Amino acid sequence: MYAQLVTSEGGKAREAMTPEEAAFQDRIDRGEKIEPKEWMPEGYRKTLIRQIGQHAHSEIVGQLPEGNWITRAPTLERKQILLAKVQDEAGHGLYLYSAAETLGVSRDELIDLLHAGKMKYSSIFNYPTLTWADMGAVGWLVDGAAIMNQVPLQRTSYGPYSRAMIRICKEESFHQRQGYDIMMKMAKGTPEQKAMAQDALNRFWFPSLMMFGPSDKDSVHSAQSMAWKIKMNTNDELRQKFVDQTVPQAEYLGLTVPDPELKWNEEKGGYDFSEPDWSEFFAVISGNGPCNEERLGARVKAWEDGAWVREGLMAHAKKQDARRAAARVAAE
Ligand code: FAQ
Repeated sequence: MYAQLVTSEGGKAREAMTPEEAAFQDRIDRGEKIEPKEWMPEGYRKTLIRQIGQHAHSEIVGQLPEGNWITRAPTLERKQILLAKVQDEAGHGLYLYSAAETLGVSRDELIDLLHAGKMKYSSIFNYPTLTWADMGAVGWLVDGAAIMNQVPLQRTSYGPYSRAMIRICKEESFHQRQGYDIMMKMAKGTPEQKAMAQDALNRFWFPSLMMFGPSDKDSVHSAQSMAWKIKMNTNDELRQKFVDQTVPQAEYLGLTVPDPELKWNEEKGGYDFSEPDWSEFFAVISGNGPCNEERLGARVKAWEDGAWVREGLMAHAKKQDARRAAARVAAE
């Protein structure tokens, strides 16, 4: 099952396509949306399951680094806001699992694959959140990078995914603003608070750049995913846009982006910047990041601890079905 879900075909030349595949590609090229019951190439379905599933897992695992700070938020207002944000991420995970289910895979199957370490989630959530300033950096940079990637996905070719993205993007933009608001308070606060904000930026800058995936030359899925409009931009295009948008925001905060190579390039109309450490990225996505074990362990424990709730709900649903069936028989 795992192999079936995670394999995606390479880009296919038109001459190599079957008539069905060519007609499907024409629909994509015309900008039509593909809906669940319609014919689709197996590779398209598997690539979507991989990407949407990974995205759903990221939302769910992504609750952990912030959930860690709910009880320690500095004010009641900040606690309420953070609680609402973390709850939103759970909702995003649910829309995305539902979108994946329209492709013929169940939520339980996807969760089993995650727990077995056979499906990925975003690398960023394998880094620790050490101080309150990290809540600012996560909202500003991590949600900022997530939006940069997800706004174009609102136009993705698969209907349920594109519709889920529209709602998710609206909520993510609030998340980013709340993060930037925390950063503003810290950066304009005492010297100690400003130092915490700078430290959070130092630790989250390169991991945030890694969220966009490997550089284009190492991206195995981009060519086919872009032909199918499952992805709308390459990893490097979005990373560049993110840097160009974020550097002026750091300057406004009076903080320094931790990259000595960062420099405005007039000719290209964007910043030149250092590549992240790709060996670190590949270690993190292979399970060897600073918090991989802790994150997955927390998810597996939550799943096991929640078994009695799922069983109770199923038993209740079965009883209700039986009562409705009995009432129908009595009414006939
Ligand atoms: N982390 O060929 P490509 C969020 C893997 S949502 C882990 O370039 P692709 C909200 C990739 O899967 C964040 N793995 O792959 C939030 C592939 O491995 P595979 C999540 C990564 O799919 C905020 C291999 O590397 N967003 O944060 C990563 O074409 C705050 C080769 O890479 C999405 O998932 C990575 N960063 O492009 C929640 C958006 N990058 O599967 C809480 C949708 C790459 O063959 C708090 N996804 N890999 O074993 C996408 O747009 C794409 O899947 C990319 C990767 C761009 C992530």
